Amino acid sequence: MLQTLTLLLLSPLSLAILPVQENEIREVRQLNDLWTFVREPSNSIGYGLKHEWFRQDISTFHNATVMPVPSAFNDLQDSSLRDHVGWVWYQRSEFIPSRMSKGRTYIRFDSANYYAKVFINTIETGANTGGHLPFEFDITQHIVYGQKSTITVAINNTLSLTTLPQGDVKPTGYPDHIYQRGFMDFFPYSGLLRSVRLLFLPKTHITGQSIIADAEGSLSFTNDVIGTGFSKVEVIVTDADGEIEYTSSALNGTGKVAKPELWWPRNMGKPYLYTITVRLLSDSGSLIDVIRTKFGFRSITWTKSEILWNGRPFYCQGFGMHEEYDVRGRSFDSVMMTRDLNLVEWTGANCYRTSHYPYSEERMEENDRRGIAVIVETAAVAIRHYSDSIQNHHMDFIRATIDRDRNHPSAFMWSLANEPSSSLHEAKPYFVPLVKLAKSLDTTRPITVVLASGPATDVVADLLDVICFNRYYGWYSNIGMLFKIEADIYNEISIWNKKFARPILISEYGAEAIPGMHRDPPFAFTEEYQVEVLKEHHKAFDRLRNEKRLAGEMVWVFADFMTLQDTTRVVGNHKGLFTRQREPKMSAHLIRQRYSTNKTRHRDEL
Ligand SMILES: *[C@@H]1O[C@H](CO)[C@@H](O)[C@H](O)[C@H]1NC(C)=O
Ligand SMILES: *[C@@H]1O[C@H](CO)[C@@H](O)[C@H](O)[C@H]1NC(C)=O
Ligand SMILES: *[C@@H]1O[C@H](CO)[C@@H](O)[C@H](O)[C@H]1NC(C)=O
Ligand SMILES: *[C@H]1O[C@H](CO)[C@@H](O)[C@H](O)[C@H]1NC(C)=O
Repeated sequence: MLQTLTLLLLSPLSLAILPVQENEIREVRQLNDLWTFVREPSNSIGYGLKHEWFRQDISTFHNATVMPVPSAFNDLQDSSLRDHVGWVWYQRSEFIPSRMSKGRTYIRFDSANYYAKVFINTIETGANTGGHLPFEFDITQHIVYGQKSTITVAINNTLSLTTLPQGDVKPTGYPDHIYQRGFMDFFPYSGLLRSVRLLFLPKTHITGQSIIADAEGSLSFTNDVIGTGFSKVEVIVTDADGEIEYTSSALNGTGKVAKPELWWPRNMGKPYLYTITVRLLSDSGSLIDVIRTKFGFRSITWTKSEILWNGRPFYCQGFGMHEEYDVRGRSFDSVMMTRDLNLVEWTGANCYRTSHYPYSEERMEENDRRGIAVIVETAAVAIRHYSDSIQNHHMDFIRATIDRDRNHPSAFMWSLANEPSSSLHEAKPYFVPLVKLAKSLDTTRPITVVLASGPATDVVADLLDVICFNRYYGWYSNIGMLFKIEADIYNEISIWNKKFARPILISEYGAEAIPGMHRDPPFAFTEEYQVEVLKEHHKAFDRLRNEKRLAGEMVWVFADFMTLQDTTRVVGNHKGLFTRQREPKMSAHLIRQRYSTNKTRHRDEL
């Protein structure tokens, strides 16, 4: 009983996590496949847990089916699955070879939305709250090597006032049917959304790593190790040609690389990557563990009006996005990721924000390789009920986000939240410790919160290094009045800049366009209207940029995406420059022309 209680109470986001790597020591087994899947009735208050489904072969249930992993479960069957709120069960079994018993075995989930309990052979090995971030459990004690083990995952996707995103559920008026209301404008896709893998690691191994490398060539690194059986450490930094630039025999060390090739975002230079290799060796010199991490030398600083990348003004031109698609929902898909990032390059953009949750680890690696700068955002979207419990969870989420993404040179700013109710006076005491925490975990990047309130009433802006705000002139305010947009946005940005004297980035602006809907003169919801709204904003942005009062512009949104059913949404949100299938609307061509032309200016500045 005591054991069960502890497990129920302790379900933090897992900390100190390394990217998955397979090498001469580390083995990985993909569990991406069809899993057995059973849905509980909506809001069944844990019926499966009470009846210990983790002790049963759930494929024998009359309603058992299969579910691909990774995928959201919502869009694959019927409306009761699409709108399901509560528990679902995933199960599969796997032979674990005897030879693996020499080391430790972990099960790693790249993301499970929103709450997951994991059982190995009927033993609960852990739980995770939050979604969008990886977690892993040491299952060495729970599997029988040389035999088949059963993996059962129970997932609950209920949003509440203490989850991120916040939300609540309400009865629909029909027996046993409830409706999920997330306080956000996107569909709460759920399930095992990213890869699930078994990691076979040596008994003594590296569990976490932090690398700081700046534009002067200074380097400092730490490595966390579990286990003791090693006596030597070998650290080597190599450049892209494999030339050794630095060596050390310390687990945690500092040093300097003379005249490093710097990591630049697209349009400013090359995104040059180095590799740090850390080896743990035994007395006799045999290799115990090894990891290799790509990183870049670069510095992010800021003035009263500009963000500087390696000391040069960095003007961010990009978008907010969603990592979601037809059918598969918010799940990782390498095809769609590649299409998205190729399109980002096609537009000439140099940055985006991981609105409104951390994106896949694969995408972060691609950002590093392609030179796409990113603002990494937590899943704290639209917080409107402040409490200690949501604050604690939010702090865990910040820790886990920074821990996962801190070594990526492309990640240049942490967004702690999107559109909180930041005119409420409770917002300030809520955010003070959050900003302090983020600053204590990472001194090398600016902190922001993406705001929706105005400069007169906002109580959070003053805590931030960079102010990002979302504004919809010509859409949510004064729809149809194109002639007012330029003056409205110009004036507002001027006020923010004057009042707070720090870089201002417009993180969302835009309008809906139903693909293929045209009208002249422009009319709300047509492609023409969307183009005109963007153009009017650009007139103001160009003036502000020349006056050094704007640090960047991000259109909302890269592509159309799914939302809950609502009177203001026509099968999802259509503010995309691209359709949900990633075909360009008129606005995509406009943005391409704008971002590609301004590319030249960045090069000239160098
Ligand atoms: C699926 O079957 C299980 C076992 O019979 C049952 O408890 C559960 O309620 C069923 N799910 C639904 C959605 O009816
Ligand atoms: C899981 O779902 C139930 C019912 O849908 C809800 O009442 C409960 O609070 C959730 N539990 C957790 C730990 O998320
Ligand atoms: C190295 O740094 C990590 C992380 O800060 C710390 O946990 C560990 O104790 C340090 N190890 C040594 C040998 O100093
Ligand atoms: C690019 O930026 C400059 C400087 O702000 C501006 O004057 C110019 O009009 C922009 N070009 C395009 C195509 O938007």
